[in-house]
Amino acid sequence: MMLKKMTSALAASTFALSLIAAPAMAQTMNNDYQSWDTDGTPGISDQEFRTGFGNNEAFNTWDADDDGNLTEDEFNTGLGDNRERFDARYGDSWFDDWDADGNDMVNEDEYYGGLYDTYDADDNNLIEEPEFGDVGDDMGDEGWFDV
Ligand SMILES: [Ca+2]
Ligand SMILES: [Ca+2]
Ligand SMILES: [Ca+2]
Ligand SMILES: [Ca+2]
Repeated sequence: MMLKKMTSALAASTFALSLIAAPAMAQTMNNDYQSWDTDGTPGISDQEFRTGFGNNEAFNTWDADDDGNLTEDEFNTGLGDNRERFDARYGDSWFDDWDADGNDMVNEDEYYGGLYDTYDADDNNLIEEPEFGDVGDDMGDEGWFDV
């Protein structure tokens, strides 16, 4: 009887541990479509994108003065040799496009919005699985978001 009680207590605590482990795993989530598509509806919504991308440290790493904005200089320093590939992906005027309020800085909202619009190639406000391929490439090994 005693043993049975202990066993079930152990089982319960193992279960509790697995619940705790779940969010920790989400932190190191893979950059694959299934991991980002958390609501199960087709496509990655801007909310899902932000959640998925929020695990990436590029913005904070590049924001050298920690003011929550990226100037073009901060982008250049952060990107280094990747600047050319960055331009090729997002177009030569990406900085001005992303800087929606035109203050010569890209804040976090503008950053996510600009990225989202680029990856959503057909502009239907969803990133479908084929469109997501570029996100995975850019965040994976050798991608510029792999900081
Ligand atoms: Ca979805
Ligand atoms: Ca800054
Ligand atoms: Ca701005
Ligand atoms: Ca789309």
